[in-house]
Amino acid sequence: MIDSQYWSHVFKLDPDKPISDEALEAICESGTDAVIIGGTYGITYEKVIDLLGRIRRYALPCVLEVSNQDAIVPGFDHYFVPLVLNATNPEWILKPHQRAIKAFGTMIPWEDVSVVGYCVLNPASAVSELTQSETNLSLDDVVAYGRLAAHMLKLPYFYLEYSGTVGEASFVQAVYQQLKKETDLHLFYGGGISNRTQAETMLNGADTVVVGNVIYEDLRQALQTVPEGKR
Ligand code: 1GP
Repeated sequence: MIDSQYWSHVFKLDPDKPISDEALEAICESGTDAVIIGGTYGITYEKVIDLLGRIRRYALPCVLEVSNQDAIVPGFDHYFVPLVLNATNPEWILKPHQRAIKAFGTMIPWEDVSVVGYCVLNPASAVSELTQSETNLSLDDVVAYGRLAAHMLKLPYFYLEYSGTVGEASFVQAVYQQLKKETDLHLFYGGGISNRTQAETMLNGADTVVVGNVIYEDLRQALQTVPEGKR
């Protein structure tokens, strides 16, 4: 089991992007609460198992964000299965999930799997292009997806996914305030965090902030996004 209710900061590593041993050590020993391995394109079994093996030298929890049934590697602490709630391409709503469940049959350790309801909000992101997400959403639209996730689908997690760009802080906070008032959802925010101020701001609108790209662009800045008390 994972103790994600206590996570305020996680790094997301993309198996398709090379990372040196030194950088990986700095990430894993940064004080972050966990590492998620995930990405949209170019994710293979070999790349995932290689990265998992390197992260396993460190004590922190490691979660696989499942994006491709051919790259599901055993041995993670937990598996996050994305459900893109605002996808408009029906192929991406439940079809890949059904195919994977059919392929793996009874071998899936369901106790280690959580479904994460994603609301994709950056139209230029790879995940938005892939799933043809409807991203031009009002506050009421996004809150309604959150309610749908909590009350209809009984999901534990809701993820505001701005991958590659920073969301409007007041919008993210308004979604958070509304959903925390009426649901038990754990809210993730991810997208464009590249310094400490942005991380702190977005923590006002999320239980957990997810930091990805900046790891590969400016490691020093990435490490600064870990909240003060954790370092
Ligand atoms: C991506 O939400 C994460 O899935 C993090 O976004 O890569 O823009 O930091 P960035």
